[in-house]
This record gives sequence, C-alpha cells and structure tokens, in this order.
Amino acid sequence: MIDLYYWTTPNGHKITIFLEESGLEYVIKPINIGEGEQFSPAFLQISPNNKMPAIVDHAPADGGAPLSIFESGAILLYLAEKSRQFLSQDLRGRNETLQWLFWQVAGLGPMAGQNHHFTQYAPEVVPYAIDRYVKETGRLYAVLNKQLANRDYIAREYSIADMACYPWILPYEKQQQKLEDFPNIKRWLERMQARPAVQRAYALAEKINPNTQMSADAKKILFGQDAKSVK
Ligand SMILES: N[C@@H](CCC(=O)N[C@@H](CS)C(=O)NCC(=O)O)C(=O)O
Repeated sequence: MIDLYYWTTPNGHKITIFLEESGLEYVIKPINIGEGEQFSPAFLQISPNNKMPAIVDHAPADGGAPLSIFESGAILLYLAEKSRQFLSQDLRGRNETLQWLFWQVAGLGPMAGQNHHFTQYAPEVVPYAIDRYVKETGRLYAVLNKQLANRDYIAREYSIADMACYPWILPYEKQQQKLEDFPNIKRWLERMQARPAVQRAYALAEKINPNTQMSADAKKILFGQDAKSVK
C-alpha cells in the first residue's frame, strides 16, 4: 500500500495520474498547502522541502521498512520501477523518457510555475517578469510541439514523461499560450484528456478540493517563505 501525500496542484496530479493508470493500491493523505499543513513535523520527516507530493511505500521491493520519497520526478521514477510500467526497459527508450521527465521537472514546471505566479498571484503587476516567463513558457511549448510531431506520446510510448508534462500544459490559457500555435501539443492534450485514468485523477482532485481559489491567507503561507520558514 502506498500513502500519497497530496494536494490538488499540477505536481500532485502527476502522481494521481500514475497511480490511477497503474492500478497500484494507494490512499490519499491530503496536505492542504494553503493552510500550512506542509509544515507539520510529521510531514517534514517525509518531505524536508515542505512541498507535496510525497509518498510512503509500505511494501518496498527490498522487504525493508516503509520507504518515503519526495520530489514528483523521483516519485514517478520510483513507481515506474516498482510497477514496471510507463518506463521502457529498453536502454534507448528508457533514456528518452528520463530526458523528458527531467526536462519537465527542471524546465517546464519551474518556468510555468513562475508564469502562474506573475500572471495570477503577484500582488503587483511586474511587466518584465510576466514577459520573461510567458516567453520562456512559449519557447518550452515550441520544443515540446516539435517533439510531438509524428508521434502520439512524448517518448516512444505512453510514459511518466507524459504524466509529468500534462498537468503543466493543461492550464495553457492561464499561461497565456494558444493551442493553435502548437497543433501537435493540441492533439496530444486531447489524447491525454481522453484517458480514463487521467479523468479519474482530476475527478478525485475536484472531490478533495472543490474550491481552487487561493485565499489571502494561503498566499501569505505560500509566497511569504524565506530561510526562517525552515524549522
Ligand atoms: N520540485 C517539486 C515541486 C513541488 C511543489 O512545488 N509543490 C508545491 C505545490 S505544486 C507545494 O507543495 N508547495 C507548498 C509550499 O511551497 O509550501 C516536485 O516536483 O515535487
């Protein structure tokens, strides 16, 4: 059994998509990051960076004590290896998937995250920052669009790379991107949207947190952190 420490954000959706696709048994442990639950000592033991998602696997392959993992990319890789699904066993296929997984966690995620911050949450309009992140998001979309020419999924077959990217592309309107500019992404997005497991993952999110509006208190918790926040 896997405990998934989760809230209803793009990084959280990556893992519910995987778990719904794979059929691994899991239970959700909600971590309401807008209410500061990521700072509870018990959660920090599992996720020292005070961010979700994180998992605890109560039946790791080595038969040892429960194993905790934080960072969505590390979790996807762990679960793919555990279940032997969504990551090719073939040397070239595996490395193709891993490159795009790392591209998402080190590029698309952080850049689109800053895009969301400056286009939606910043208390003042900072035109340079908006322009910088909207442009960089667009550049990353163009790279992905090129990769998706003549193929159904990002790597050779449906993989953890698709699961990592999808939740960060779905809010394309918020990121000030137009799908007409990226026809291969548009087709891929539709293909992803049609997958029953993806639909189940998003339905679950809506059940857990129907109100996705961010309150002023939540903004203070999420955007007011500095070195002193690390206890
Ligand atoms: N690099 C991390 C990012 C995770 C992340 O940014 N999580 C956010 C929500 S999407 C979070 O838990 N924020 C709580 C906080 O910053 O206090 C990953 O890929 O797992």
